[in-house]
Amino acid sequence: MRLSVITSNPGKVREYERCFEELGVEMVHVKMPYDEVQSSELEEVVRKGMDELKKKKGMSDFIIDDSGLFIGQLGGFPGVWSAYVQKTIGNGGILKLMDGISDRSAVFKCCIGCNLMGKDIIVTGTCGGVILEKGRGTEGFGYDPIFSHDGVRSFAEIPLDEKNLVSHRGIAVGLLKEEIVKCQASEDKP
Ligand code: ITT
Repeated sequence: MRLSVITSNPGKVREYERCFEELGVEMVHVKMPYDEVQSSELEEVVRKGMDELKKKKGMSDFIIDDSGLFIGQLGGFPGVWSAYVQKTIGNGGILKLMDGISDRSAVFKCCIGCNLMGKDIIVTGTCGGVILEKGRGTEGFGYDPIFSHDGVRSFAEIPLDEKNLVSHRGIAVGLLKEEIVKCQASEDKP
């Protein structure tokens, strides 16, 4: 089985490749821009993105992923604006906004839209943690240096396999795999 991973972010592709290795699914990185509508819900962004890719671009058998970091004391910011915030003020800007704030809890969310064998599957995974006082580590991408799921090590300080076990994307992929297995089973029925 082959799935196109439609994203501009090679970090996501690395994570999907590792997650799907055991199912023998081949992941093909496709850089195809699509409209990410302004919405307060990751799921809505994904649903509309999938519609555009299927109807206007003729795509099938693909994955898209909309993720965000939601910081409690910042009213959920950067949330659905995470990509723009990462490109503009970056991790340093987030740390400045968090200066003097003691409750540093945050949630990473990942919504995956998968079109497979003519069916659409949408799943969401979350991972709670904290924003660290300083960025640490060199693994991963994006907000990984400033986010810690265990309050000790940042996502950029743990190996990819460990991140995939606990992360928002890893959890979402687990749910997706369950749906894919169901899909395969119904296709196999005589
Ligand atoms: P595509 O939309 O092209 O897939 P993107 O990087 O713009 O790529 P998102 O909008 O989903 O992806 O991501 C929002 C931001 O959150 C972006 O800056 C990502 O780098 C960051 N991000 C997403 N998942 C992350 C993760 O697992 N660890 C750290 N940062 C992450």
